[in-house]
Amino acid sequence: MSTLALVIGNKATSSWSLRPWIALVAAGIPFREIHVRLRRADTASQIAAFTSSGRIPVLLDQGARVWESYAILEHLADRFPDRGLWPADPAARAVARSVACEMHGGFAALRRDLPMDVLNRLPGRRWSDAAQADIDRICALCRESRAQFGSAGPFLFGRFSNADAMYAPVVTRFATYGVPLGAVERAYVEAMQAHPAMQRWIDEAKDEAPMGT
Ligand SMILES: N[C@@H](CCC(=O)N[C@@H](CS)C(=O)NCC(=O)O)C(=O)O
Repeated sequence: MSTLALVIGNKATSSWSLRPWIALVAAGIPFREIHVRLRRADTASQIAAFTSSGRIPVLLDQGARVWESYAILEHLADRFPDRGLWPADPAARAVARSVACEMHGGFAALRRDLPMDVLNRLPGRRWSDAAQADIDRICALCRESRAQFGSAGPFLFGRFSNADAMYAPVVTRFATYGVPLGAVERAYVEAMQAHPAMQRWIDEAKDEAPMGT
């Protein structure tokens, strides 16, 4: 029985929950899921049972409670050093951390204008110039990472890593809203969508009760 438990929200829409979840699943680390339904009268009190931050995801690891998605990814890389959660090469690892941190702290306009909604296809939505600037920056990061470090596989740093876990929600947004992409970014989105862990998340989102019920 695994000692790890991950507290997460609705799979259809909880972008922050997807990040540590996909890292755990892709790395083959066993864990238990604890579900909190978002946007309900008792959501805040349910989250408060696990963290005073008011937000999920939270990883429960024996005595430790880890919150903030990026901190959870770092904790997993510490705990499971043989799983390749960060690239092995120090130069690639440093850039992968920078790319992941940029996602953790940024891209507010993209989050606001193109919310994660993995079960829908919503072409024709318009977004702000600020959101387009976020999209352009993400595409540039994708091209740079793939060109410099991506030779060992189809992901940002070749093999699937924590950097891909951080970008997994944005990949679903690109698909949901039909965001126009160049060839490199399109191939990356396709590789991410074909990853068994991503497919499992989307399948499980389909099985959830609709929001608000
Ligand atoms: N910076 C946090 C953001 C976490 C976050 O905003 N989580 C949302 C769900 S995706 C949340 O818990 N919202 C509380 C609520 O909806 O009541 C992280 O990286 O984990």
